[in-house]
Amino acid sequence: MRDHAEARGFLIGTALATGPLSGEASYRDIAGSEFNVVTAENAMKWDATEPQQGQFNFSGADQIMDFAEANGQTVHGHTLVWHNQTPGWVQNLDANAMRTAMRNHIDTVVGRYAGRIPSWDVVNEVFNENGGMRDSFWYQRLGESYIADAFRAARAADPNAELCINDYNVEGINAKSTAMYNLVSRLRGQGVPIDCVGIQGHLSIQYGFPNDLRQNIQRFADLGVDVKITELDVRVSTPADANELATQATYYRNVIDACLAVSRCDQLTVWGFTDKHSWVPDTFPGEGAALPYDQNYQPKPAYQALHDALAG
Ligand code: 9MR
Repeated sequence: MRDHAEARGFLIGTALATGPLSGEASYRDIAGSEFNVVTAENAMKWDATEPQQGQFNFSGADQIMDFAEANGQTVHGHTLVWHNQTPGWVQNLDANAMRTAMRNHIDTVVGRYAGRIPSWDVVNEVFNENGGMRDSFWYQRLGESYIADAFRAARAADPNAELCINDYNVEGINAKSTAMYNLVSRLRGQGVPIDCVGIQGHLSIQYGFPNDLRQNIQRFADLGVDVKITELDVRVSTPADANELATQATYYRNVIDACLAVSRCDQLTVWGFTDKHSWVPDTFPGEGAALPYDQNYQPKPAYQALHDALAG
């Protein structure tokens, strides 16, 4: 996949977890050879990088960064401001202190990797399904202004990084993706530095394919932002049978085809690559087998689908 992606100037990525990266040669071999961009699945989140106020820990983040650089890969940064995996000390701050802590966190993390991490998920999952703003501790304490502030802080910390807003269930045209569209349009109109939209792509074959994905990508592109598929996986009921894996492969193919059809869609990242290490079974009991490689690191039909689309 990597060679074909590079031939067409496309980024094909995977999320990486630090445990198997240290412990498993098969994991390292595939991660290093099949992808040209990596995302830290957890290691760059706030609870990992600033567990106590002002005390930063970049051991996991550096492990990912070092692996990527050793393999000639780029890194997509994930994520700066989120309601999950953010320590209690942040959540308990008053408004002024929270805003200051957010700016300091962004300044320190983005600043550390300035020039080495060319794109960041600056804010993650800020919407409800109905298109309203998520009632997170960020929103409760700071109102919507935290979003613009986060982007401005990130731009200041690395003026060359591409800055993204990232969310799930925004593949098709729906209330949530339209809220995202409206917010990006409005903030860009105000000069807020948003360069990119991340469409996560946590899909399940039981809900049908979002057939307006390409149209949705296109409308964001028409706003003047890049689009990235940031966290693709396609879960099926487990144990998976051959029919399910074939259907799953069509989903992977449809997603990458939609992205490749829009020139501003420049990256597709899978959320892990092997079913051996996936968040899905823990979160959706009875579902899984969501990734392009099986538990034994063998490529599945979904791998072939991605490969063939990139080669085509
Ligand atoms: O895959 C991640 C998993 O290992 C963590 O336990 C989980 C905790 O919140 O986060 C998972 O990754 C999420 C990502 O950061 C943001 N979008 C949804 C992903 C799946 O939950």
